[in-house]
Amino acid sequence: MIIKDSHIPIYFQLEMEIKEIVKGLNPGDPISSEREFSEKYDISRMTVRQAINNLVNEGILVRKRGKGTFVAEQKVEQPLSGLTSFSEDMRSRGLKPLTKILSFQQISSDKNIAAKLKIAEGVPVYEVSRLRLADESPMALEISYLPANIITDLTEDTVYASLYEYIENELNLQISHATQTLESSLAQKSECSILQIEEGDPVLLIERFSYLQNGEAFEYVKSIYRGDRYKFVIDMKR
Ligand code: 16G
Repeated sequence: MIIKDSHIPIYFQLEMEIKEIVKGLNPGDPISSEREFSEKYDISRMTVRQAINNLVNEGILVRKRGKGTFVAEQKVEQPLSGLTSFSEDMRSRGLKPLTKILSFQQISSDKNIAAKLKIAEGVPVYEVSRLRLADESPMALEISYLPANIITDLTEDTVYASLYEYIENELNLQISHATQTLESSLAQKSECSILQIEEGDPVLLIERFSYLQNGEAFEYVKSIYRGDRYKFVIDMKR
């Protein structure tokens, strides 16, 4: 119910109203159009738009161009305290990790990759590009570079499953620590169809350098995470 002479702004009352409606719906379900809300509550479309914009910004609703407004998928909350793999992260949330291999090849490291992995230029590395999915929904695009003399005998089957499991259980190497950076960005055209998002949608660019117990870098990964599906959680102590 919307009370027009209340001191609570109408757009805010409508936000509360829509939040209640969303509770009874599932992710991906459509909600009424701006026109329908404006007629139902007898309020201006501008006010409806403001409420919907706020809920889109809060990650509760999602707009799909030319299709309407829908209930958003819940974001995956990822703690940044431990060094975990994608497969572990998804399983710990009750989601099924899936991988689509976009490319897999051994290349000679160029100047840039050699510098990142602190190896000599020309040293062979595996370049693996993978789409990572959770319960069949695209989450992230990862391009990994792994020195072939450390991560030996890598195959498509291995990276289709879990890379970290292969390193620890098959190669018996000890993964020790990683340095990671996160920055916000906008989706490029080339990534959109793979991640099933629109050009310009928010994404997170993540770079990870991972090391073995002996201090050797065993991977350099560039990832693009869907901004609407991820929320990173950092615990801080004072
Ligand atoms: C995560 C890591 C990635 C690692 C992968 C291994 C980030 C940003 N990236 O996706 O560096 O290669 O896990 O996952 O967290 P896997 O063992 O399931 O292949």
